[in-house]
Amino acid sequence: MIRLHHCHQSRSMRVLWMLYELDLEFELVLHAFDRSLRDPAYLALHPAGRVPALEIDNGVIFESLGALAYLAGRHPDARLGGRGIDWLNWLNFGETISQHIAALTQQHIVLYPPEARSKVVCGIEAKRLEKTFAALNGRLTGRDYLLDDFSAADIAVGQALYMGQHFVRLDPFMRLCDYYQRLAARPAFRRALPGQGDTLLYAQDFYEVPDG
Ligand SMILES: N[C@@H](CCC(=O)N[C@@H](CS)C(=O)NCC(=O)O)C(=O)O
Repeated sequence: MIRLHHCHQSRSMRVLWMLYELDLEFELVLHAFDRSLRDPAYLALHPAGRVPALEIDNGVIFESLGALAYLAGRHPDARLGGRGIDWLNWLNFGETISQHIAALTQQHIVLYPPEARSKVVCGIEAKRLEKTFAALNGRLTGRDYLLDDFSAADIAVGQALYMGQHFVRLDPFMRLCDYYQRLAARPAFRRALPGQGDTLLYAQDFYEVPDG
């Protein structure tokens, strides 16, 4: 039995996308993005009360990139894993991007009242997020994917791009735009998106750095 604990528009989308790529049977447990993640029953699965938590093979994986690496190794025939330095670097680069998205999400969406939001933090984090986009754009010179072919590293990074576009636009980075379109056209990516009527984390398509 495989069971994924998921919140829409969060890092658990990586694992959901991967499960769909692998065409595995699983149960999806949808959580609200709120204090209920700190309920004792859920804390028994994830010690910090976050998503994802993937119940699999009599264990629980509670790091999204760990889950991608585990699933890739569990299903070698799908060839979504890799070996060596490039694989490890680009898989984990997903979190280099996501750390800035998490900070921006805290500032723009989670912090109340709005006066508590910091223009300085939002500005710095958006700039640093933009630098990660530039690094990816460079990596994509002469290649369609981060490794030689589509892999879980693209899932790690592609999900971060899906989220990151709420704060930094992709348009200045031509290769990155093409790459994102390529990933977003995948049926498994589309299946991992929130459905009509689902509660979203982001109420706006784009969040500008606040004034003041
Ligand atoms: N490094 C972890 C980060 C997990 C994480 O922070 N998830 C966020 C959603 S993207 C979360 O659950 N936040 C809820 C909270 O902080 O209360 C991973 O990649 O799985």
